Amino acid sequence: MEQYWNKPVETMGREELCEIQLKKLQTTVRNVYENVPYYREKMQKKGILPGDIKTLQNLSDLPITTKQDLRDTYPFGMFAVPMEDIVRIHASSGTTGKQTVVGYTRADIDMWADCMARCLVMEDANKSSRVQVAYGYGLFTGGLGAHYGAEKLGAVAIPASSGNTQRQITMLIDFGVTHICCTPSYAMNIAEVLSELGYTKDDLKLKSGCFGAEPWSVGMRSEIESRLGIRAYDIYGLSEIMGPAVSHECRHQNGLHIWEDYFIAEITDPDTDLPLEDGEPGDLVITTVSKEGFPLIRYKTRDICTLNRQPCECGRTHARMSKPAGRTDDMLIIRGVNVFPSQIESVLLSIGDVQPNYQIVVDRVNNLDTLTIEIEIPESIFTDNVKGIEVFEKKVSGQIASVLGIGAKVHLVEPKSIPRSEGKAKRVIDNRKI
Ligand code: DLL
Repeated sequence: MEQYWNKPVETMGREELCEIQLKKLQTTVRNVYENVPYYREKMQKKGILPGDIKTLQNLSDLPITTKQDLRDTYPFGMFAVPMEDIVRIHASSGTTGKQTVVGYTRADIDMWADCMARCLVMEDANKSSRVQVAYGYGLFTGGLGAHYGAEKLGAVAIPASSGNTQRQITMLIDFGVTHICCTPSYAMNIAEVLSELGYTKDDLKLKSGCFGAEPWSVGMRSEIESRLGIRAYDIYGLSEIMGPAVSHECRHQNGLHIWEDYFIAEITDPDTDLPLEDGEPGDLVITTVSKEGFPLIRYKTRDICTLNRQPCECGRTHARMSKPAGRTDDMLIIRGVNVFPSQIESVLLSIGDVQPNYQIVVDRVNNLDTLTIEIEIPESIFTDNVKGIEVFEKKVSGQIASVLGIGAKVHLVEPKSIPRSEGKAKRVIDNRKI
């Protein structure tokens, strides 16, 4: 039977959901207008007042918020409450510029834990579950975000943090862990070390895991599921909005349910910011309607996906987003062709024998972009079998060309030569930017 953390909310009819959203949106807009000078100015420039938000359609009249806005107000300029009311700060990694800082009130932390508890229940966790949190703890939101959700659920939270893989495995086995939370690339790393240590999935009591913080393909899901003997669920989130648990898959694994009583999701054209219809791929734009410390209006996530508001077989009514392909910032443009690293992963893993350890190297030679995909030699090919290696490399590059329409050089490298991830995997080395 389907389990819910908060059935009335998770299965509420769309009409009621929209009523709640509108009410909360009006409160949020008034709040930012009164308490965040940056928003007041932006709204004044657009000639819009809080009282103008009369229907949910008015959402698109509000200004878009971008990462640059957060940088311009660094560190605390977007906080909507006095510092006395903030109880926690997290920050984004700042890999693409200055880090952005997010503040949470006690109620925000509670709401976040509520979102995470809903997610864990979607993968059948309950009070008797033991949840190993192998996302990093610290300014990164993964560790503490998952942790508070597990505690709220009443499960045992095991704050393993990331890294020290052998110790992770000892804990998984000795503590009879039933659920693990980490990045998908780290889950693969754990699966690999598990077998190197001579264990099999039968030594584990694991039932499922929630994997996110980076794009991962359906092929990667199958690998993780078969190697660890679990169901692998996708969980999405971002520090600017909250952290993990903005959305998560139910057991039908056909899109990630966004908690719409807390977040209003839109899809917009990445270039014009104009709203798109459900089903059309575009930029995911999120408005937080329950957050106190750091409310965001129409935040442009730069994650490309589609939205589906059709009811789901699980009974939940909250909209589903498709598995995000990646951020527009991470999209590679190779000789004019747009490609996400996760699309390359999908092709690689659709070819039998390819291990999910790969690296994408982009370069520019004589003003021409080059794409090289390094993958570790599959066990079925002997290292000294030059012919076999060539045939395999050609097969993979042929597949990339036919599915993605780009020419790529494929280079088989020694087993274990591609660095293993403990957090977000670094799949792309783009020498053009250096
Ligand atoms: O990665 C929060 C998180 C932690 C999510 C743990 C899920 C699990 P940031 O470091 O701010 O926050 O990075 C957010 O990571 O905009 C996406 O581009 C990407 N991302 C997050 N989850 C997924 C996912 C956390 N499930 C950025 N699939 C987001 C694809 C994801 N990309």
